[in-house]
Amino acid sequence: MSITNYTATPLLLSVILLSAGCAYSGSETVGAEAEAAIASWKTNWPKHVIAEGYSNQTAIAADFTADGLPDVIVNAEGKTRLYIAPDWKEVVIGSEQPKATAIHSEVIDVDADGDPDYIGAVYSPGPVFWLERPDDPLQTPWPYHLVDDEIDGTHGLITGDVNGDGRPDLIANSAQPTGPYAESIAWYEIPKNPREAPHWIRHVFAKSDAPGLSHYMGVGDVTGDGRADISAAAKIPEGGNWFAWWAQPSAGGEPWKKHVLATEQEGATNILIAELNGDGKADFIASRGHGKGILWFDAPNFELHEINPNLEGPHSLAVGDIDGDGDTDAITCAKDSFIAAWFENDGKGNFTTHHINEDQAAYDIRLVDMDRDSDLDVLIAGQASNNVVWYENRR
Ligand SMILES: [Ca+2]
Ligand SMILES: [Ca+2]
Ligand SMILES: [Ca+2]
Ligand SMILES: [Ca+2]
Repeated sequence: MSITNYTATPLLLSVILLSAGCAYSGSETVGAEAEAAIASWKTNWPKHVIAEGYSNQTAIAADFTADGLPDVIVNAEGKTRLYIAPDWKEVVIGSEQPKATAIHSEVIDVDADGDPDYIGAVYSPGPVFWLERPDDPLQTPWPYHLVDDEIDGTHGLITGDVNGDGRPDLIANSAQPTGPYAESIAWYEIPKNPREAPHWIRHVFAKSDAPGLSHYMGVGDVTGDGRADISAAAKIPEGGNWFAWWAQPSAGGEPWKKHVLATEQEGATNILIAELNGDGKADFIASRGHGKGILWFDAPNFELHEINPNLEGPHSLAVGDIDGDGDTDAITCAKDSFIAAWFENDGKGNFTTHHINEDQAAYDIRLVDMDRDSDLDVLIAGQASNNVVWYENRR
């Protein structure tokens, strides 16, 4: 497919008008509808505080204690804290680690011993590291291991099976404009003996062609050839303000091909790969987290459609079937609007905004079934709110 330099199409007013018809839709509502919106977010998504009193940029959930409930790990202020579900008792884990705050995190069973391990990224000068979940995770310090300390400016991490070997790989960016991997993005294979290996196996697929302080990545099969492709967004006017993706080549050694989806996207930060309108072709959903708005790109021509152009600082984005009706919805927490909101898909790529909370900041969010009742709840790392919270889905 030839997909280069698509620019923004005008805002689709029809989408917004459809949105406003919902009893508790988002920021376009006025009068009685706005009151209904407030009433609904106060009752529909109960808030659960995991931690408060310190700023943090990333939180991740997995069942680190092997009791069936997802626990939460937050790395901030040079410490990694494990919060144990359901009471959120705090245990500081890890002995040796960077005395900085992680900007993003992921979970992989790195050593393939059946339990989830923690991966953290410190922004600049790094490193990306992992903490090995020991057999007794509450008593034994979690051993520290390096993923990579030569990239610089890792703002986002994401996992996916890039090389198709059935094992998860890690994708990380090197967004800073200096250093050996300036303005690049890499994917990493886990080495054979990860506990002993000095670092992971780096594959730079976007070599110096991701300028403008890239932020977060997405992974998925855009071309339909069974291989994972990777998307990214970059936030500053100097070289950035774009959404793009890189197609994985069919043969090893060939370069990945960059496709620009849109330019002049002020403050572009997030872009994920997901099928949004039921035609079987993978689309993109994106946000301008240092600007305004949530949008999507419709395959195969990737026309840009605004979903909600008003949310300020939607510096987080996750996708999943939030209402359980079989199609993929999306969620953000806008760090400058202080609004957590989800976007209900009608299955055809028309989205209705629903507010979850109107007094919550974020930096990073995840959709996780926190209470194991089979719906997706949202975990929020509340940077400017100085909290870590989850909001309970009561669909
Ligand atoms: Ca493990
Ligand atoms: Ca599609
Ligand atoms: Ca849905
Ligand atoms: Ca749930």
